[in-house]
Amino acid sequence: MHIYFCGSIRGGRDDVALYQKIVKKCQQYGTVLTEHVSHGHLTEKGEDASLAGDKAIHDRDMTWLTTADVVVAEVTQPSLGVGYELGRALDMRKKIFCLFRPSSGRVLSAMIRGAHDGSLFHVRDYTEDEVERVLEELFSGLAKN
Ligand code: 6K6
Repeated sequence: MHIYFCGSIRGGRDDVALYQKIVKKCQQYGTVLTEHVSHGHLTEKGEDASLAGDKAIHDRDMTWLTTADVVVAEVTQPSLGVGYELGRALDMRKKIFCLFRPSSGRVLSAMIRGAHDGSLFHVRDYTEDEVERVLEELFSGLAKN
């Protein structure tokens, strides 16, 4: 299974440790195409961004998204890039799971929570200590369908 993980980069890297946990768990179920999103050395300033250029990053990520079987997004830290990826993924009819932590004190965008349809697009509230169990549920549900 090809898994496309979305997490904030230029939107802020506060949750990077959690992204690592999510990616590690997802790797039990398939190949995470975007493992780099969880790398601790990738900062929102991103010196490496200038090496490839934004267009190359965008085009490569959209190619990966096209090949993905499922999209997992941590959406607590607001990110324009993640929102864009989710919109594109929905247009591509991908199965999407958004994970949000209400304990952050943030309120999730209505354009993400409101997109929940229980079929292709899922929004799941969770706490950090249950993240692995939530992912187990999610992938075992996928295996049944
Ligand atoms: C590196 C450091 C700072 O900026 C970069 C650029 N590098 C990126 N490399 C790969 N994917 C990226 C990059 N920038 C954004 N993305 C994609 O958008 C990822 O798949 C993330 O899920 C999402 C993050 O968007 P922003 O708006 O928070 O950057």
